[in-house]
Amino acid sequence: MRFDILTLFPDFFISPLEQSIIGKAIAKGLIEVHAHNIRDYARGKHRTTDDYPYGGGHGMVMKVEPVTLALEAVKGGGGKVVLTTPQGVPFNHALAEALSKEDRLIIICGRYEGFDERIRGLADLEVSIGDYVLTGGEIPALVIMDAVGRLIPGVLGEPESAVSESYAGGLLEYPQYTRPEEFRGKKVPEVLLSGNHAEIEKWRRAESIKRTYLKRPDLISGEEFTGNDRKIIEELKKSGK
Ligand code: 6GU
Repeated sequence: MRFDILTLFPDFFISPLEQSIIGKAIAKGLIEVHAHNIRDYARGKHRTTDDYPYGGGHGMVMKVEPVTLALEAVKGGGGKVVLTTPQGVPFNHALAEALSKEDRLIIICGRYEGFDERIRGLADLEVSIGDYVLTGGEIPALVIMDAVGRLIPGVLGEPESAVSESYAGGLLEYPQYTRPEEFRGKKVPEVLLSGNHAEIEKWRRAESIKRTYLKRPDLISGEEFTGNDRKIIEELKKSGK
């Protein structure tokens, strides 16, 4: 999969994309990232990429022309155009999965002070990564690349990793432990040491359901569960939680 990033700060992407799993995926050629400087497409002696807002007001506004020229130069081979903005659709796992099916994503990094409204018309999709305001779309672009990139076949070591994790099944992940068995009086749950795989699976499923119900009730209604899963929810409700 190929990502093209249109940004005023291409250096922003150097270190994060060299690290860890995404860094390895790029080294292996599973993911390709090209960061393009919008300023390279700005005209005039000063190559300005922003200007004063028509109608007055605070701050500067990103100009439509440099972004349009940058996109035209980059888009030759097609690809879905994503604009990062707090006004976009909320980014979530389902959207990451949908985007991971694309061959190529072009991400335009918006800037916080604002951009010419005509820039919106260049995008197929506007995406926000949450209800807070960031100084620019560079961190959202990294978030999108990370969440999408890890879903590309071969990027994660084991294919099951991507499916069994939080959100993929609509539930939060169960608690994990590694050695030592006891640390400062805090013990690993007995069942995990039992070697009884059926019991371990049952415990993990129950913990996932409990955690989701308690921490992120917005993700589940409880109604969708049957059998033992349903019992777990009913017990939580009875206990007044
Ligand atoms: Cl995509 N951009 C900016 N500037 N702020 C945000 C955002 C995007 N998503 C959440 N906050």
